[in-house]
Amino acid sequence: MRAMLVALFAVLLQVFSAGAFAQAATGEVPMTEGVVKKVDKSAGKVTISHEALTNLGMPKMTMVFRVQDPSWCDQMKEGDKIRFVADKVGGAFTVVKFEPARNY
Ligand SMILES: [Cu+2]
Repeated sequence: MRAMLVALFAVLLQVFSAGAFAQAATGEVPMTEGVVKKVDKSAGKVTISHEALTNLGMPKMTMVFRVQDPSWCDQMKEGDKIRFVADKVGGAFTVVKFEPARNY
């Protein structure tokens, strides 16, 4: 009986961790707040003073990002507050999603 309970517990644990993994894999990466410091459209790069990027294990700092779509450079200007998601794409830190943050 005890062995059965242990086995049942092990199965439950497995179901639990599989569920957590599925959630992490499909879950949205939270948006991070940042302030645009510089836009370099010809290079497709923006300098952002950003809050901590938990998905990249990065603390708050100011740094240069590539933008996934160079046309986004037209939608950002120095001093803009944005909310964005960054990821490492082809070895370069890249803004893969962003939106203006107007309601502070
Ligand atoms: Cu950074």
